[in-house]
Amino acid sequence: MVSIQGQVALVTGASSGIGAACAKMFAAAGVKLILAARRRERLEALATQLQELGTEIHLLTLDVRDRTAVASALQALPEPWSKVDILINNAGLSRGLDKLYEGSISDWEEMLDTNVKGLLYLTRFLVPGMVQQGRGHVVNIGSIAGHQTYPKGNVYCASKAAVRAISEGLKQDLLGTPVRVTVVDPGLVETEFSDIRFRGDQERAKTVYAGLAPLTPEDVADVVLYCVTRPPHVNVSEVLVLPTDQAGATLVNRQS
Ligand code: NDP
Ligand code: 8X3
Repeated sequence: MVSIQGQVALVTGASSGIGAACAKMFAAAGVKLILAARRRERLEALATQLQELGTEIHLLTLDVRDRTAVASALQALPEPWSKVDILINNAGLSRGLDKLYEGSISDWEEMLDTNVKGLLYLTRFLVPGMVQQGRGHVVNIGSIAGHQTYPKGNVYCASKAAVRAISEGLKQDLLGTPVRVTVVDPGLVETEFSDIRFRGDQERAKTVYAGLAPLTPEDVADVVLYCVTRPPHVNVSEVLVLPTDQAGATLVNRQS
């Protein structure tokens, strides 16, 4: 394991789930953290917790869909934070589970604007600095949904297939530089993901994970940490990480 102590990592979607777990695990590894999300109060609560352990934190209240806001937030990063070593493009969501021909166009736009365009904006604004400083690692959080489309998953699955394609393209375009690109593709992880998908219908959200042992956000953060702590000549290009109770996008083992 190579130390990442003292490096600067920017985590999008740090207010919940996988992003918050990455923040905690990176903090324990001695990383300086830029935490980004829309819900400021959540970020502040996490920051307070991590600062008590000695972690240096900078908060960005940011909607990744807002290209102008992303550009100005990143350009305005004060000196100690402006050289980002690790970018975790994690912010993302699903909305609804509908047949494509019956789906909500605004839901599609929200997913594509967040999962694809938001990830692109962060990448476009931060990777040039990584190339310039001769050091950097981009970790994109994709999904098994980017490998296998499931019924009614259509646009969410497309957004995650795009994350895989973008990760592959970025890796190709960075060939010849030391900057690494990893895509981590989890299966079912119990977070607020399904609450958001079903717009606060917690009973329905719970059924997604009922009777099986899903991944925890910490399981995914652990994989992310593994990827960024390999020696500089090793690029873990793609990781598909599933619960033992899951063998495909729709193939799960439920006890009840
Ligand atoms: P959560 O809902 O718990 O977290 C999602 C995070 O994304 C929140 O911090 C949220 O912050 C942030 N976010 C959403 N929209 C925006 C936006 N427009 N601008 C900035 N931040 C935003 O879900 P997960 O932790 O599960 O999801 C994290 C990633 O993991 C997503 O990309 C998801 O697609 C992916 N994933 C999840 C799986 C799962 O089963 N849970 C499996 C595979 C992949 P805020 O609302 O405060 O802005
Ligand atoms: C989230 C996993 O299967 O709920 O990307 O779409 S799934």
